[in-house]
Amino acid sequence: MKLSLVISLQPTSFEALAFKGKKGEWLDPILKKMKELGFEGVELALANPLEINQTRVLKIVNKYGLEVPAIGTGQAYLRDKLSFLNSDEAIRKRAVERIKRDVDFAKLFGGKVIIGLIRGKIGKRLDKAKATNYFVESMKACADYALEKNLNLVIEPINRYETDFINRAEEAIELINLIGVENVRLLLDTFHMNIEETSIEHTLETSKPYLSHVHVADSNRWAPGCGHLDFESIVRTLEKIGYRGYLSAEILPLPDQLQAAQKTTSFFMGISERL
Ligand SMILES: [Mn+2]
Repeated sequence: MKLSLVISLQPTSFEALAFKGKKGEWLDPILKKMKELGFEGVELALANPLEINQTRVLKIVNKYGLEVPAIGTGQAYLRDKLSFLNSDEAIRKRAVERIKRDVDFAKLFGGKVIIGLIRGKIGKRLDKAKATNYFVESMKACADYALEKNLNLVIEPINRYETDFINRAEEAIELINLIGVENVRLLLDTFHMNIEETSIEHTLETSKPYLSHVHVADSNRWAPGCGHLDFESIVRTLEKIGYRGYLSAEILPLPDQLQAAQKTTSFFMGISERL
């Protein structure tokens, strides 16, 4: 199982990131450390790919021979308030344009583009039917664009405390079928599944035909091994369903950044020795 770590290329209010961007030369030493720890990939989260030096990021990623399995886009919602469910059509269009720029950025690495918090919330202004229409319309536009570039979009169910739209795998799968473009797939995150799903293992099995990316964090969103999820059983289930993608750790930087990253690789190396 290949391991990756989610980091942010820009400063952000989102907490579950081992490392966050800051001014100056910070990316090179972090990727160097990740490579030393045994990560094969780095998942890059950011607010707007047009605000960063993409060539420089590509150069540093290549220098350490890391893959970029996915691009995280939630900061466009948290910072810039863009979403597919905004009742203002102009904002929905800007959200679609932002995802298209994320697709361009992801194309540099061949990674998937994550549809997480950018989907927005139903809230009090919308109902579920209208939200579904808005979401499907925006997703079709983004998926057609990504299909031309041969890239996948992955929808991530997120727990009820962070969003009121798409909390469970079953809901995402229903929408994937409604969107009906072949490059729209599923991302499952063990932290959200622990809150929302009846059984993590059963959900992984029933999601098999759709599953294309996996986020890992323990029950407390610390590094795997620091909470009470049964990762040995989770990894065994992923192997059983033939999942060949990344386990990408989206975790709080606790007890500190370096230890969170270290614990992730040492924990999964221990599991693969035992299985
Ligand atoms: Mn996640």
